[in-house]
This record gives sequence, structure tokens and C-alpha cells, in this order.
Amino acid sequence: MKTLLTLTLIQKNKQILLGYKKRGFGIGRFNGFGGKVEKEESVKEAAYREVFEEAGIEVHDLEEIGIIDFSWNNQKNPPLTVYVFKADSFSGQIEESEEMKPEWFEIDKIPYKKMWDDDRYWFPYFLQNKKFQAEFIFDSKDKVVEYNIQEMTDANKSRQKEEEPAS
Ligand code: 6OG
Repeated sequence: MKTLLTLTLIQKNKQILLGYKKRGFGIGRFNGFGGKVEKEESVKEAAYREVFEEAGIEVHDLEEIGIIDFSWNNQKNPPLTVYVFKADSFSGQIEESEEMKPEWFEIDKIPYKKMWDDDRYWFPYFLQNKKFQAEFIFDSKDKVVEYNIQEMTDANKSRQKEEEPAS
């Protein structure tokens, strides 16, 4: 079973809120807010919870915009599936947490060089409001060595549903 995680991007006008990761997986990089989905919660519940824990705010209207599968060609890390969400509004005061230092960035000044290498490939989909599914394979230095991104259209969304095993 792949580990399921969430990743939420908060957009306000022409700015995006990212957090500088102070500890754990991805330390030293800017990223959206998120983490592992716990057993007793849905993916969306996990996304709300993680944003609150890491940035101190309650996001409204979370929209799922992408699903990404990550793996490493040397099995350095276990494979991950990350559900990407977007939020346009929130309440509360943005606060630094033990894990993340939040910072707003203009959309034309996103610090890709200080982010995970995959982000520069899929952020354009997010910025153009296109839903996507993607797969990235990294090497031991966390560089993308292979990737595949597809826009999620109504046609391939329904195909994906058919492929899901009946429960
Ligand atoms: P914790 O394990 O600290 O949550 N994440 C990634 N985000 C990007 N952009 N690229 C990756 O490439 C990622 N791998 C994981 C998911 C980790 C957070 O980092 C995200 C979570 O939001 C490998 O709880």
C-alpha cells in the first residue's frame, strides 16, 4: 500500500501561500501544506487538518486539483501518492508552526529552485486551473528522472472510476 498524503495550495489574488519546511521530509524546501492521511479520516479531512496544524488557518472550499504518484529509482524512499488541493479563501491568522514558516509569493516569483523538483512541472496546471494526474520518478539526489502528466478531463476521469475495484 502506498502512503497517502495531502498537499494544499492557498491562493489569494495573484499570490500563493507556501511554507518553508523546518523539519522532517522535505526539510529546507518551500511547499504547500499537508501530510499523511490518518486511518480514521478522509483525504479531504486530512487536508483541512494539516493546513490548520501547519499554518494556523481554516481553509474554505477545498478543491481537489491533482493526484501525483512519486517513487525513487533506487527505492531511497517508499512510493507516495499525494492528493493536491487548492483553496481560495480562509479564516484565521496565518501563523508559523513548528513544521512550517508560511510566506506569500507572487505567482511569477514562485521559488522553484528552493522547492521539490517536480513542482515546476505541475504548478503550471494548478495556475491555469487545470486538474491533472501525474507520476514522477526521482533519483538519489531527488532530481526528476522521468515524469508523465495528464490533464484530467471528463473522459479520463470516468475511465479512472471504471478502473477502481468495486468495494
Ligand atoms: P509530512 O511527511 O512532513 O508531509 N510531499 C511532496 N511535495 C512535493 N511538491 N513534491 C514531493 O516530491 C513531495 N513528497 C511529499 C506531501 C510531507 C508533505 O510533503 C508533500 C506533504 O504535504 C517527492 O507529514
